[in-house]
Amino acid sequence: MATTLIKGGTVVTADREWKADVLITGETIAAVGEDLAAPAGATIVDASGAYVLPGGIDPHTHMQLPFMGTTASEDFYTGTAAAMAGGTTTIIDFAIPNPGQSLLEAYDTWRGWAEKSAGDYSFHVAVTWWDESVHREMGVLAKERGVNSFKHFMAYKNAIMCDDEVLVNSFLRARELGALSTVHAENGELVYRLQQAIFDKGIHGPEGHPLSRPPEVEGEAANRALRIAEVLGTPLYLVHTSCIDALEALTRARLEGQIAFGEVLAQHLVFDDSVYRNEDWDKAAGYVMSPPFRPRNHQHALWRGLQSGMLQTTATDHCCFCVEQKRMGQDDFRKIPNGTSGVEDRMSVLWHHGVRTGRLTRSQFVAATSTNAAQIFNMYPKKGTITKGADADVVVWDPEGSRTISAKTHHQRIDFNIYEGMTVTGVPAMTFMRGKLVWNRGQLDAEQGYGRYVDRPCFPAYWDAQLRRNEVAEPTAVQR
Ligand code: URQ
Ligand code: ZN
Ligand code: ZN
Repeated sequence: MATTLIKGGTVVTADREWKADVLITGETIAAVGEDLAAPAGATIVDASGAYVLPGGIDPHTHMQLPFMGTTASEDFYTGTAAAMAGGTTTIIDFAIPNPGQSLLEAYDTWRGWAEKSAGDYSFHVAVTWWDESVHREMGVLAKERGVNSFKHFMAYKNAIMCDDEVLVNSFLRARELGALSTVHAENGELVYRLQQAIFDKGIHGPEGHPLSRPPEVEGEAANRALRIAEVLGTPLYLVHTSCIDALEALTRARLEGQIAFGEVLAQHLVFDDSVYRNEDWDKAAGYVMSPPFRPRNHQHALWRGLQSGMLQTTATDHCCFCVEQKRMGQDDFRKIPNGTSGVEDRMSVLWHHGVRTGRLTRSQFVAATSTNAAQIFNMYPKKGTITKGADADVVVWDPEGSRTISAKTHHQRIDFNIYEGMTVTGVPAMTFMRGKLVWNRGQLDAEQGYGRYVDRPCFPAYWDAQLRRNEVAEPTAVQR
């Protein structure tokens, strides 16, 4: 059994940082402590001057997603390999049934696709329709397949959009099961109407995309989902919170004691809506994702959301469409496949723009890139921290190393990079995936099929609180 001793580094977890060595035996962290002795035959890694972090967890990816008439170009092997080159060792992807399709069937399909993963993975399952069979299959997924989170798209009318009836039925079922409901919060009906109106006005290019999905459209859906969850007494998680309107709804809910969580994408923290006004159609279309990039004042609010703890996790929504695929919307921005990349760049982008600017402490960085997602989705402490007994998903982080992000050098399977030309300081020198050295100073050794499915049981800690609140007469909301 391979043994590695990472010596001389500074371990950083969500709650502290300290000088400590990390001993890895096989796939597990065997010890964390000062001046650990090297067992015979151990490989010694000199981590002096470096930080030793828990492997990143990206709770929002879409590898090889069939969507908008095409399929995302990144698959589970190339995507998990690229993730580990960037310091992310676990992804949570999405099994998304078509309306009317069995959830279990979709889950099995995605599980098959993910067999080739090089890094660890888990699945949220989307509820895109409702009948008795969905109710039953959510139970099977929660009790027998390690699924503790169910996704609801409030956007994408005439495709996978949920109306309030589906939201209420599914949220109630998730509450019964102790599973977490998550939402893509945009009012799909408003998007549909605004897209039509903007197109009819003669705006057909990518600049029409953000106009059809203003912050109010996200704020309305975020608030509606939060209020429905509050009335039903069930926790809620907002994916890709992109604007002040949604952040305010989340802040109100949390300040009133609701169990509600928010995720922010690395790209929403650094890009604004000027990207859609690029003269080059391909460049502008490359940034078409939903929710869209917002005016700069929303970015400042999102950073404050992370700093204040109102937003808990960061993700990428890694959903790659190459230039040719984006051109499907050449004459109509509504047909540009929605999605951007970033699974390889998230950690460095957040270190550069977050830690180096003083916006985030190193521990807040670890919380936002790994620990919080592990805790919210009940993978902790197996994932998301550096402690004896945890999976040896460990990143030796070089805080002074830098790289210029480019499609010419990235490992993502997409022919452009939204961060093209951005020089970031703070890079993974080495990434260990359950003890296997997969990234070593520019050398990627990602093994197809080495990745494992991560079972996520229901009833994580915060559920006890929620269930007790539901029993207590006093309203959780402030008396009006
Ligand atoms: O909406 C999502 O999260 C998927 C379909 C990826 N695309 C996107 O634009 N965010
Ligand atoms: Zn989404
Ligand atoms: Zn997504």
